[in-house]
Amino acid sequence: MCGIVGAVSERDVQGILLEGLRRLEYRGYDSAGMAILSQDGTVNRVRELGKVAALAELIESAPPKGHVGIAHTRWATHGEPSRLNAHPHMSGDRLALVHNGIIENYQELRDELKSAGFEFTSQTDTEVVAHLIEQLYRATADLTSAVKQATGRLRGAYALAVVHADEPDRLIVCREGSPLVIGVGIGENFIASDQLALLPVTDRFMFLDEGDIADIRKDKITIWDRDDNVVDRPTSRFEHAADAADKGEYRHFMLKEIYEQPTVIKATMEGRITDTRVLEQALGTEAGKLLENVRHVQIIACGTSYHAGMVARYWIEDLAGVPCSVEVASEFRYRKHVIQPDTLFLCISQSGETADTLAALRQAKKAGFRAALAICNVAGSSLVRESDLVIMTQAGPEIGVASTKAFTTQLTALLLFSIALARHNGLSSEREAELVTAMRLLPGQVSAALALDKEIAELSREFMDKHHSLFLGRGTLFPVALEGALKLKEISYIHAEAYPAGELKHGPLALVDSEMPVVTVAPNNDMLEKLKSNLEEVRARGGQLFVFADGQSALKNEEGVHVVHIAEVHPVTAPIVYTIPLQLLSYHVAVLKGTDVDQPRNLAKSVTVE
Ligand code: HGA
Repeated sequence: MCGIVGAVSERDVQGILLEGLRRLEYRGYDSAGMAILSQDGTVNRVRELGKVAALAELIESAPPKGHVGIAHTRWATHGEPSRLNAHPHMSGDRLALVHNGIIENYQELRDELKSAGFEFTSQTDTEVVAHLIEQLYRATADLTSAVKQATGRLRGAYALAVVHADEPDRLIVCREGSPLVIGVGIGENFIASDQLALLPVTDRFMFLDEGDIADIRKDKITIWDRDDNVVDRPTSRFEHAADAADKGEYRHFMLKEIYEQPTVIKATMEGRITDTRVLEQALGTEAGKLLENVRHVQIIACGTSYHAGMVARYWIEDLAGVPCSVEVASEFRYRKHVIQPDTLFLCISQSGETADTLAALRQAKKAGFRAALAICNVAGSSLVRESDLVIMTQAGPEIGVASTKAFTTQLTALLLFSIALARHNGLSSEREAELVTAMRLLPGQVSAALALDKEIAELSREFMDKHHSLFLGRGTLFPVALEGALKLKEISYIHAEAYPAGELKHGPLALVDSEMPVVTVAPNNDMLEKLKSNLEEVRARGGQLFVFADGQSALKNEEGVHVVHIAEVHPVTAPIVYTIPLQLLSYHVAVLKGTDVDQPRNLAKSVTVE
């Protein structure tokens, strides 16, 4: 959340910063701003409430000029979205900085700096950092050491980029708990919250470690670790195509990402399966040894990734017979745990920078879990670097705030993991071959589900003017129902709740009437007969049913029941295939309602703050 971009170059940087902000806008979009060191030795700061387009319009007539600059797109945590609270924040008229994260001890620092005579113009936690660095800069006359000393006083999470008019050739950055990458150019260098922001100017990146501080000049980068040693951080090339951050022919990123799923699911399996087996070495050289000794799995995640973890629990217990617990990271990190011996700690995060998940991982490492496995989509992210074993999903950059392809590739990776774990726990080679065959069919089955797009678009009209909805599923399809409800909430703002279908008569049935659409995912599995009774309970109360079911399920369209037939799939892969129609449903409802599909209100991607 919040996007930072910065550049030190021989050319004017305003265009680079603005394009960087556009590409980072998925991280926050309540206000935006930039500060550029002008040739006349002043700081030229421009800020605007609203999206990056509003900032672009503001500067169109008089674009700020200069070779060093920083910019920010905000997702407010402290202080309402407003021009005054927008970043960059300044101390006096010489120092400007941008921040991603939260300064927990800001109130104490604010009081102290106020007493020292600094004037505050915003309600943000960020502004204290600007004044603190300026105060230290006055004493040291050295921007790097002022930033180093300031970080020693900060508690919380931050990625910071600082410029000072008295030091016109450089940009100082640091990170602790929030992401920041350095883009390496030729005769120019850049920084950003993620690589996507900088793809138009470079494909070479350095990742800062926690606690690093860097001095970025156009022809030199110097990095210090938290113990003040000068360190080298390796440079790597960005591996995805440069157009990954473009919408192409699609109306929204979300739709593009929904349609990419056959390809990225295939890519996530590639090199990891043969015709009949999961290649566990492809999960990491140490995977075999590790899986042999796992007696319990603790899954930690947030949001959509948590739903993926809930599906995985069914797989792990069913296929491997290994006990598995799943918990949201923000709960796990704040309570005491009873740790079973030989527990594998499994974190799921698209960005690998989810603040709560990272905090839970760091705690788990101290608490004595056997090892940590990450399922993640961003190479070089904190989660990847801090885990013992990693299964990278191959979703490619996901820009739409509502996660789609990240979810189905997480499920694919989790199924590979579950099968590998099951092999160490008595899974027969025949059963493994059956499961792998089912996985190999997935790209085609997902494509077939995408072909239902028109039919689902038609159906979505029935939701347009509804205010509430209910999603039902059983077994692995219950978390899919949860995910379907989450998608609808996120982008169409229709209140949606999901229940395991068996819970219906324990409460939610009271809500059912003709104004409450009930969506059910009902593959033809061994729970179907029970689910059919639940559906009758809804029908008997005049509820409108929308059922996604397999042709073999003998469910038919009739009064009050709309059935969308999905091609028959193996029960183990059903949660992946049945996710697709629910994604399409939310998408079309949101488009009909005219909401901002890719950047829904109040949300941001990659939740790097608590
Ligand atoms: N706390 C700062 C930055 C917020 C942020 O990083 N959001 O993701 C603010 O509220 O401006």
